[in-house]
Amino acid sequence: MHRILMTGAAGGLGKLMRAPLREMAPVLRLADLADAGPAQEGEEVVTCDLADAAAVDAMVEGVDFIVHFGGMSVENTFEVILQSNIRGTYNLFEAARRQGKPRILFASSNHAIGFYEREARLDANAPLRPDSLYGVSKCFGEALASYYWDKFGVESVCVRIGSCFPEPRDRRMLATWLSPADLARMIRCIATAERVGHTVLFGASANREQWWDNSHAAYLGWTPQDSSEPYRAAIEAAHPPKPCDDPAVRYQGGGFAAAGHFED
Ligand code: NAI
Ligand code: 15L
Repeated sequence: MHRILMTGAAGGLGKLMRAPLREMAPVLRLADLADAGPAQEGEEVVTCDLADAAAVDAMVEGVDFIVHFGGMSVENTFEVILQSNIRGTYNLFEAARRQGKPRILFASSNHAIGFYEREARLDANAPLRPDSLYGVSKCFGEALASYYWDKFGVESVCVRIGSCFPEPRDRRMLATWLSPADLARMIRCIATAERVGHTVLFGASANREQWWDNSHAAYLGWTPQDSSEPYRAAIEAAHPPKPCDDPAVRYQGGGFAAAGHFED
């Protein structure tokens, strides 16, 4: 693997994964609409709007593996979601199909299944239950990934990331937290696996409360090593419990499931 492309390089996960990805290949191409900062040794920085098909084609040229973080990462207007996440993800897969079919890690989200209750235990066969238009856009990305594998042989892993931040931020994240180090190890497993076909993977660390079962993807060799447990006492002290029937507690998607329609 010579060149890795990471979209969304100026965002939260882009910043966290920049150093680990630099160690995985000689060249790391960093792309975003926003400023990703100056290129370091072994890096290429590209400004690209994912909604611009020609720009996405140029961005994908010559890459061997893609980590697709770019896009609107929370709920927004349909127009914003449409351009960044729906058109943008289509442009990315289409560019990959026409240019050597690099393997793609698609950053999906727990919000693709956010309307399951917290007591549910899901595997990748559970029907989708998005909790927002943002979640719907991730369902679109997952369907696109399935289609591009079945019809064109473009390999992908759709990672339904829980909550990936340096530390868990609230009670819900004690269950959904994915440590940046576990994410970096996961990316390495996905990049180096002999074959991934089209796989859906849940992204959470080895937290005490587990909602998601990844046993179908054991072949990847990814075993989370971190846990939210060391943060529990501080989080529970800082965030008083809410009633269990509060939609933000009841559903896996938390506040995304509880919120009204963004444009109302
Ligand atoms: P972020 O919002 O910090 O970063 C997203 C980046 O995408 C931004 O730098 C933004 O400028 C860029 N972007 C947005 N629209 C674009 C466009 N049209 N063209 C080019 N670039 C565009 O989000 P974060 O937290 O880094 O998440 C990265 C990815 O992972 C997102 O796709 C998000 O949906 C997904 N994800 C993240 C989770 C988390 O816990 N951080 C959880 C679940 C999914
Ligand atoms: C996501 O999909 C978002 O991108 C991230 O900002 C968090 O809100 C995360 O889900 C979460 O559910 O905690």
